[in-house]
Amino acid sequence: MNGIMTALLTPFNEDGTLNEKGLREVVRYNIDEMKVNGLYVGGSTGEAFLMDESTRKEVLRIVKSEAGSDVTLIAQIGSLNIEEAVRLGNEAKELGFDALSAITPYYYKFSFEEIKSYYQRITEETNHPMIVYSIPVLTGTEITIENYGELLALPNVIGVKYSDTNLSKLTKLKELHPDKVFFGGADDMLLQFAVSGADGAIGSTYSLLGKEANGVFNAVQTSSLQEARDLQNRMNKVISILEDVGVYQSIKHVLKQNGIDGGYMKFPFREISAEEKKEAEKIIDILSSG
Ligand code: HMN
Repeated sequence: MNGIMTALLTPFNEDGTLNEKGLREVVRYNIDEMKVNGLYVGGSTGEAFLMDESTRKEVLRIVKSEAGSDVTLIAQIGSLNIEEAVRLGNEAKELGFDALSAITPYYYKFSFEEIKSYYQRITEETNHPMIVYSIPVLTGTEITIENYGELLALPNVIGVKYSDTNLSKLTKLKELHPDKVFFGGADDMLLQFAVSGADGAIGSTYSLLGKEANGVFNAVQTSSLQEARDLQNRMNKVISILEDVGVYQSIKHVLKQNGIDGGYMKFPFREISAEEKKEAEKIIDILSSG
């Protein structure tokens, strides 16, 4: 469950019905020519949210019958209608899809508890690996690092399709959840996703750029970027304390603890409190642990 996966297009006929021949050709082309590791079926690229349930199921059946076990298959089964999502999920599971994925429920401003209960219900009623599909630019739903932690702790949730552009958040998520899989989703940022710790990427353009995408991803994996990521993670722990307490004030304070006179702040900057100084001193432990 990693590497480059194509977010599969759905070919339609002029009258809006499914073009089975085209769909089979697109599947084969991605597997045989683009050499992608997997197919993500029924996502945004697949226009799934515009289709009725029976057509979505038909797409899943055709893709599975064409792809067989040649590549990893992920079915995006998310729907605003929970019963439909569960039915699609069970269909994909029975067909032999390797994993399910579900868009965060959209349109209404659902609370995180509501979003969590949506994943809880789908995973309980399908009992199959689940990849959370987060695409804030289209859904307007941002998930915090803490809330991702709660979703990733649900049974069967194995990872996130992270179609977000906040890469420092991705690096932190991967560090916190090394056993979970994270897929990038903005294809023009594949390099940055790979460097930031993504296990792979899912994108529409890999129907054309599969080979290049594999090249980018493999080049990053085989260099010593893991070490760079570990170091950046350590830096980011320090940076987040600095930003919480006050960047200049806390740097000065930590320097003072190291015997270097960082001096005071210039008015109207304020000095930090004793409590904030204690918080800033956590940086000393982080730096000495490295
Ligand atoms: C999907 O669900 O079909 C895709 O995985 C979504 C994917 O992240 C694509 N995003 C959108 O279509 C909004 C990207 O591959 C995108 O098409 C690409 O970065 C070019 O903009």
